[in-house]
Amino acid sequence: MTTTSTQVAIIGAGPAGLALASKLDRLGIDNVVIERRSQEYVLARIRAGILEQTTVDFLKDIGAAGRLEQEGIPHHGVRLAYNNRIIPVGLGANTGGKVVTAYGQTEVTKDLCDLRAASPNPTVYEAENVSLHDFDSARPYVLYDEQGVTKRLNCQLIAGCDGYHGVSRVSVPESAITTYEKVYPFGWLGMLADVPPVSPEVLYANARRGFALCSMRSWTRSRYYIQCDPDDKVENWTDDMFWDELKRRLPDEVSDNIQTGPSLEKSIAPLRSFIAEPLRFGRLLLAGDAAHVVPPTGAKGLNLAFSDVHYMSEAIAAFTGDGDEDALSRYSERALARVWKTQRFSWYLTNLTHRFSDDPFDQRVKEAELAYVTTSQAGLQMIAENYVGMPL
Ligand code: FAS
Ligand code: PHB
Repeated sequence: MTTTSTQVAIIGAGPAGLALASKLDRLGIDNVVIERRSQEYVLARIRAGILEQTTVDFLKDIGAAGRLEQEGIPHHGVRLAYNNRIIPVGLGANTGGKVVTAYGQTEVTKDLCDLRAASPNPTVYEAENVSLHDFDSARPYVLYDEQGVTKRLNCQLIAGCDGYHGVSRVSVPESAITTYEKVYPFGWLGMLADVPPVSPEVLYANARRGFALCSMRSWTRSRYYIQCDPDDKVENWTDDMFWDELKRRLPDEVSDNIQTGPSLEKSIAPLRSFIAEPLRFGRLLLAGDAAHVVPPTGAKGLNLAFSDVHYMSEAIAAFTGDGDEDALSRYSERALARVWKTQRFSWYLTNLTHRFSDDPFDQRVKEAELAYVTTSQAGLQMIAENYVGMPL
């Protein structure tokens, strides 16, 4: 076994892990990223597509926003559709000018990988058998196998950025952690295609046949989703079946203008709300999907990962710089306050736009809620200020 040491061991090279690594690089705090998969595998993931301004600002701050500033597409509003009607919700108009930016998570991860490549700190890909040890002491360490050789990484802190299925959260004794979970009775079937987007802004449709979403990655690449059974299989859906069902869930003025084409990617994602509390266990801190999962309806999962990293990097700087151990607990309190507000909005918008049951009363109440929030200044402001992201 070979032993090395660093200040912060970061588990996971997704958006949270790479964003934290680059932020610590800029703060002069040594760190090592340990990732289970290959870099190619991580970069092939198709996930989120909408960035809050706080996420854009974070990427600018660490020097990873060059392409984003060239290729990102600002959205000044979102659209809600039901009963063959489209209701625009102004974002800037209701938040004093704030917008969101369409720019795929895949591109964000590529930009973070490119930035990390210039770092003197290592990123270990294809690490196997990663395990966390003694994080309830002042001398935590991580074990992992790299090309068949077992390595020990001594550190001051471990940042668990390894997603919902990672090893970090499950390394915490059950008695020390509380989890909250809601599993929704449906999934999202998503499609990526090189066709011009039908809507210049994200459009959420609550149709009697089920939810549909129209988004984009650029002016020539579109991202669409339809609500499906949670145990549906992507093999059950040909491209033509997807396009036909999508059109049937959209208002006529949209479905009449959709350009269809062959899928580049099709996948089904389950929907759940999940939060673990607290986010600090001695010298282990959790961030991103390792700590919480939101239904993608509010376009928040990726943005919450950056929100956690913003707070975590401040706590790590206070701990490593001034020995401020309380900063680690303050991280958990500050991050969770924003996580719960975001979880609430994602749950609210999921309930508002999806068909949960065949009960006609439920559908009519949702339509009444849609009619209310989209004709009330207070309702429009509530949706807009949550969609652009709560202040950090
Ligand atoms: P990630 O899961 O992205 O990254 C965790 C990393 O840790 C991965 O690279 C993984 O390989 C690695 N890892 C796991 N176990 C490990 C171990 N034992 N050792 C070392 N490394 C390990 N959010 C939105 O806002 N909008 C969307 O439309 C949207 N769609 C999604 C679709 C899918 C199918 C999924 C799964 C998520 C989606 N999300 C969406 C949420 C998603 O974007 C996450 O919020 C975001 O990836 C969170 O980033 P991380 O916390 O870095 O976790
Ligand atoms: C996306 O572009 O993938 C997207 C947009 C908005 C959402 C979820 C996903 O709420």
